[in-house]
Amino acid sequence: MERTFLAIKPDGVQRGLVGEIIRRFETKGFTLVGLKFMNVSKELAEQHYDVHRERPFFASLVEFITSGPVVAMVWQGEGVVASARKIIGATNPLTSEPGTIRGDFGINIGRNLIHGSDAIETAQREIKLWFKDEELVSWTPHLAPWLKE
Ligand code: YYY
Ligand code: MG
Repeated sequence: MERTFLAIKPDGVQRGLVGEIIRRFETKGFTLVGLKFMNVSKELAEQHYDVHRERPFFASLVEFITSGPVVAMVWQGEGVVASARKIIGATNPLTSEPGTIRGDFGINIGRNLIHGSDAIETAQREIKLWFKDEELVSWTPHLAPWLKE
């Protein structure tokens, strides 16, 4: 079953949006399979954002993501990678659609509240980077027959 990696960034935590953000994936019908509240080391941040290493915003991005605790999560469900990206909204919150997390709560690209994997392969890499196998919980929600034919 398809899985994605999501992380509520330090601004989402500091602004008290953890419940609001988790609620959106939960009520959509996706299944939570991993969750931890943690500080992010510089090493983990740099590995996570490795593709952006040469970009001008890399240093400030790493500084921001390590500046306070984050909520790291793995969610599962049909089409969850692309769907979560839609729920999150465009990278720049000024242009994200209202109704998306970034569109509803953000203004600045450097404070855009949440990370979501951008493709299935990226999700697999990020899940492996952030979670040990034993930290992921496989379970069948009793809601399943009401969400899927
Ligand atoms: O996947 P997503 O988070 O939507 O955007 P990315 O293009 O992967 O960039 C990662 C992260 O970097 C973004 O969430 C904010 C930050 N960033 C930035 O501060 N300035 C930019 N011009 C582009 C991205
Ligand atoms: Mg990205």
